[in-house]
Amino acid sequence: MKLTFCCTDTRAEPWLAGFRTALPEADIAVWQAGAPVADYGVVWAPPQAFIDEQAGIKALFNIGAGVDALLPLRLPEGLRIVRLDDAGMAVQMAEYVCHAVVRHFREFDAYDAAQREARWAYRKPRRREAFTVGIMGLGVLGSRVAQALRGFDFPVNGWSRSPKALDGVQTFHGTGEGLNAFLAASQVLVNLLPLTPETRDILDRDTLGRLPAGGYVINVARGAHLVDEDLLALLDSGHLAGATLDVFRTEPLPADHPFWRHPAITVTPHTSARTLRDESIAQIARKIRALQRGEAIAGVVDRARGY
Ligand code: NDP
Ligand code: OXD
Repeated sequence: MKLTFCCTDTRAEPWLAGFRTALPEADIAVWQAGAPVADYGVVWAPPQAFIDEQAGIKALFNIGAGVDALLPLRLPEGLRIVRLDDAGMAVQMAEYVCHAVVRHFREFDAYDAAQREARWAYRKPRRREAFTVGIMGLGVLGSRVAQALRGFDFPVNGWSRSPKALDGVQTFHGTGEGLNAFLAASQVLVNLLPLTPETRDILDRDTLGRLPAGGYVINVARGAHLVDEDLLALLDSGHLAGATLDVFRTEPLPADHPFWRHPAITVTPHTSARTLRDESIAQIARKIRALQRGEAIAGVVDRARGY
């Protein structure tokens, strides 16, 4: 069995070594132009030339959860694309989002500022029951985040494309009334949607303007979900209280971008849920073995839906 590895911005050697251990029967190499067609590909943001040359491949395994860098390429009809599902990312995402929500809810930034002035500045507790967290996207990551936030007794709402039932979570779906009611109740809005033509620019002046006054935004999905100027305008008008942003339209975030220095924005460098090499290799190897046996696998992307 032949595996080809084509992952932009990724050091190949440790991945190749991991696959050689997990799939000793496989012959794995970094893709080079002109290489023969492999059985399976391991990819991240591959060039169009890779797709064109490997058109007969059985499946492409994307070493991330989001396939937005892959789907815009010219892909052969019926090519199977498999994304990572969880592979150690869900717990990281839960940690990151809970940290951001708790930091905002408990006003830890204000305590930091007080400490810098040696001020013993007690703050009145906020009402948890009035602090609803709304999660856009209730998939592998969103549902884990919802469960973790419920562990702190925050009221949690969720919004998805199709109807969903999640223990202890009030769910909404679809555009129109479902989205309206969801936004109006979200004191904190967490974005965990895939980037698709339907969700691009979804966090704009209109949707963010429908959050309650004093709303807070956490974007951990993709930068192109958020219209930067609209967020800045709503922060500066006082309608929104702040934002924690892990993903950006241009990454790395340019040094002169206003997000870096805005007092109400926390920036992190696309690190909320990192691809973990060992877990990812184990998951992909398991799935390759299942495909070899002719079994169905989870995480196959529905190209018409875009995720
Ligand atoms: P899933 O595919 O498991 O879940 C996607 C969720 O979004 C589903 O609930 C789906 O609804 C919902 N959804 C999709 N389109 C729409 C729409 N048009 N309207 C409403 N809901 C919609 O994805 P994951 O949870 O695994 O990952 C989510 C995203 O997180 C990734 O695509 C990636 O962009 C981002 N990510 C970011 C990372 C980071 O470090 N910042 C790391 C990993 C992922 P339904 O349930 O009805 O299908
Ligand atoms: C992913 C990511 O999609 O790392 O997995 O953003």
